[in-house]
Amino acid sequence: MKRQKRMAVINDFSGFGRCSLTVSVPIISAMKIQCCALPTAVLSNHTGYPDYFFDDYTDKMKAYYLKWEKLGLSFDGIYTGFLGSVRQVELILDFLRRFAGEHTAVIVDPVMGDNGKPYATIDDELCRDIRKLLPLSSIITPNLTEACIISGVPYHEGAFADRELLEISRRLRDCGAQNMVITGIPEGDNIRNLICHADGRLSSVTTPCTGTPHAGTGDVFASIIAADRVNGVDLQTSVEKAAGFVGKAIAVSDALHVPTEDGVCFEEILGDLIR
Ligand code: PXL
Repeated sequence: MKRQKRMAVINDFSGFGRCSLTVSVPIISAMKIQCCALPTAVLSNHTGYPDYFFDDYTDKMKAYYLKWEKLGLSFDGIYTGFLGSVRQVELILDFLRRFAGEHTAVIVDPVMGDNGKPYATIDDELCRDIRKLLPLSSIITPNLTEACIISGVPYHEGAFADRELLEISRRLRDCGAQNMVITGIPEGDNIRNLICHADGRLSSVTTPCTGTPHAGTGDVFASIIAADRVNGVDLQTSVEKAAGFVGKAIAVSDALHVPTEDGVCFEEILGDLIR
């Protein structure tokens, strides 16, 4: 009998700004997967705005997911994003021990920063400890800044040489990562996404810049990658789909004059993801 797929998404709930759960839930649902949210923090709006309300959910997460365990839930996918504190790394490891079976896809988006800088609430300890999640992942989706932070390769403006990208991927592999998609690598007027496949192959998906960078595009991208993985789509096809969707969402957002911090108005094109 055909059974609907189910994914747990461990991420923050930011009420305004189109990122994290408010992006993942509609996108993963559009891709026909039941999406179960475990919040890491509740925010009025994301930390890219000058001011925000931030309620760290660390102390509540275990009681919350133990009720899921009591319900006997199991997941085809587990996707982790923004963490509210360094202690949440251990909670996620515990969550994975309880809920990740042999066939569960684990997508780790190490949400920590952009444009060479960590986000306001991300500290050095979290940047170090996030590495513990890599050996348990099926796919990681760091942007270039996050890949630099985790690997310890210095971030700089402008183009990255292939030699530097290889060094980053080698170090992430040494930390235990299998499949990796390093997103948002600038290449002239294009954006490159480098895929380091678990078997050591490398490939790229390069798309033209379609407009101004917006907040939350990494969450849109990772949600598509996570849903596709659970749906059995190969990684190359999935990265092409995610990069194309993000590019289109940016173009539509610019056309509608959506402020960059308000994210991308993916709602306008959500139907593209419905098969
Ligand atoms: O989109 C990344 C992200 C997720 N969650 C929170 C953020 C950010 C980026 O600023 O602040 C709370």
